Amino acid sequence: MVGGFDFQQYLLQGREVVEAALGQALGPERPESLREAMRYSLLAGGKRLRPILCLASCELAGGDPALALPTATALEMIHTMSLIHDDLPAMDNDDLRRGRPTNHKVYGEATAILAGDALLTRAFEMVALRSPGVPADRLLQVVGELSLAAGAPGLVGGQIVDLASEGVEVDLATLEYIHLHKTGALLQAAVLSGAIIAGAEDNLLTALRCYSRAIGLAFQIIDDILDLTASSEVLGKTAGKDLTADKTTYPKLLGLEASRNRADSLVQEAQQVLEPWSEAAKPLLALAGYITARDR
Ligand code: GRG
Repeated sequence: MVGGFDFQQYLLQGREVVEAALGQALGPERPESLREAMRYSLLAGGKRLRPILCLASCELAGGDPALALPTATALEMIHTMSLIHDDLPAMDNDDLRRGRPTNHKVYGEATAILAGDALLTRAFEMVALRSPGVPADRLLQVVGELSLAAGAPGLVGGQIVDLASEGVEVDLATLEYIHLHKTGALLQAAVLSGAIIAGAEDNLLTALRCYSRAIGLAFQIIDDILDLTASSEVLGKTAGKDLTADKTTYPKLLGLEASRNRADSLVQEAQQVLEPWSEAAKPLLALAGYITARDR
């Protein structure tokens, strides 16, 4: 409980709303094997941070979070696609995700690739065709933000530099580039899209850009730390992968303590930016704190 705001309850309720929406978000995809592979990864749990950020920023901007729910599910679909593709043998080659065997281990590589593709395209369908009540110009802006976040200016760009950096000495600027693109871009799109749906003013959008850049970087620094310090059981994915793949990480470049300090100061930076919105910003302030406090 922080200043009368029960964050645990907020998170729990947010997850419930998101889980229910995700459960209904897939259409009659055929064949059944494709639908099953999509559902397997989409409904496998996870923190649901991106949809919750989207709903929280919609509310901060004075909007009705119910209107942002299709976009919130779209964000989780893009995120889930990126996890399925990231786990493929040609990428990180992992066999554990969200506490279960990875998608390709269960359905085979071809189906896993196509399930990811179908989730990615379904995400855009959710925004463009399944977001009743949101003005078309706002949906167009959301489509723009999601395209930037998923494509070469975001996830794809970050991933390719990340893959090229395995076994290579990488400086802090390159590492930050990887983090901001591979992880930060989608978190930023989550925060911005909720506010766009609510019709946020430019000053709030500018503040949310700073907020989300800072939490995006902090999120990945903590991810690097957890990869070193937490168990596979708690993480639900293979721990220690960064060392095995000889990846440059924040702890490798700065050490554990300095990395944690950097993540903490980024979260403070994010929280300061939203101070003028005080009460209304409580969920986003608490979500920033959760990023460094989380254990998985
Ligand atoms: C095909 C358009 C297209 C893009 C794919 C594969 C890829 C490009 C990018 C990989 C991006 C990636 C996997 C980044 C890691 C981000 C990250 C820290 C994931 C973990 O997120 P959490 O902790 O996971 O929120 P949960 O399971 O809780 O949702």
